[in-house]
Amino acid sequence: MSARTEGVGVPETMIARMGDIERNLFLKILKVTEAGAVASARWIGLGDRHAADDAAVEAMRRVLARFDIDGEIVIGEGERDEAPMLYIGEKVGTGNGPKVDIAVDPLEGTNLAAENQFGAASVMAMSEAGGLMHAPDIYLDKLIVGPEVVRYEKKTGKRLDLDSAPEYNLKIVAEALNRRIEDLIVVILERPRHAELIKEVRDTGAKVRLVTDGDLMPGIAAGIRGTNVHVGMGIGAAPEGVLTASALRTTGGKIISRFILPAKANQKSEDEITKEYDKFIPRLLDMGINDIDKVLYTEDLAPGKDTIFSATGVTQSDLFEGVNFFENDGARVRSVVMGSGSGIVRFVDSIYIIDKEETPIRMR
Ligand code: VTB
Repeated sequence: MSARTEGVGVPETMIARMGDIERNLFLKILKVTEAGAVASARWIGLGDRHAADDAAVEAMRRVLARFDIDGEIVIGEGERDEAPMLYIGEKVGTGNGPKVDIAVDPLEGTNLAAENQFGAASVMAMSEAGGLMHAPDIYLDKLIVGPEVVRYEKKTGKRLDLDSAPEYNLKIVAEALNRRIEDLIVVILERPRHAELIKEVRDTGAKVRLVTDGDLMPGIAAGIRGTNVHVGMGIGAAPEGVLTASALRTTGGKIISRFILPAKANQKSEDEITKEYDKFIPRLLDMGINDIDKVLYTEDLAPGKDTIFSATGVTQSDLFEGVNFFENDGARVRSVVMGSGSGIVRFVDSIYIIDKEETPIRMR
């Protein structure tokens, strides 16, 4: 093969690697998150987080219902008694089709949408049955980095460690990215439980970006260069951790994590800690996790071989702008859709117009 023709077959090779879920459902899940984003975007800035969330849930549920899949929600709006739709264990789709597991966060950052702030998105992942961890709604302590760090770990044998000080880990990340620690941006949820962590990270010289909500989109951004996010750190929700992992299966990069009960992380009373322990430990045991302190990696959280992921911006985020509405209900939405089998990452910019004469397509 001459230098000129080398690599011309790359798209075909990648397409050939797709599993059945990716082949058949890749662009379909995009429609689900787009529908969720457009519906919830109507509620941006109105201060009503529940209405914004409900709008996304209902729209996504309607689109999903028409899919020829035998789907089960493994991560969703909560347990059956807490959520009327997209609850854990709910069956979705027509039932005529492949068995798939679905993780969904219809509106990641409900407060962000209600307050019209940076970072709200509609997010979903799908995989073959068993391909996404059925994580309960507790916390994960997370450390998230991009693919260069994974490559650097392999090359040098130096490894990130969830239990080491931020200084140790950030030094490795800086070396892997060939930049000074001072030029790293670390995203951390702004919570009292992170006071010490924030101080330790700042002491290394690295720049902290505090977010009031939403550690999922920055986690995904850590796997993508050019986003101004190099590391995600700190304790956030476990379901968001599974969704982050499902995207990292395509982009590369890794999440290192460990379950932690919210009462413990937020230093609540012994009583509350015990109550939570009694509630969630049986659930973890059911899932085969008998050691809550076990360190969980990307493949533990999202073990699927055929995993697809889609996120659509509701408000502006690290990855894209939020929903724009224009004349006659026209809407423009931006998403990222990925397939772990092929490795294809699509940034998709979609325009929805109902009447082409009434609403001309706009470039910007
Ligand atoms: C976290 C974070 C989420 O909600 O779960 C947060 O992972 C709630 O955390 O991205 P607290 O219990 O500390 O308030 C989000 O920010 C949004 O769903």
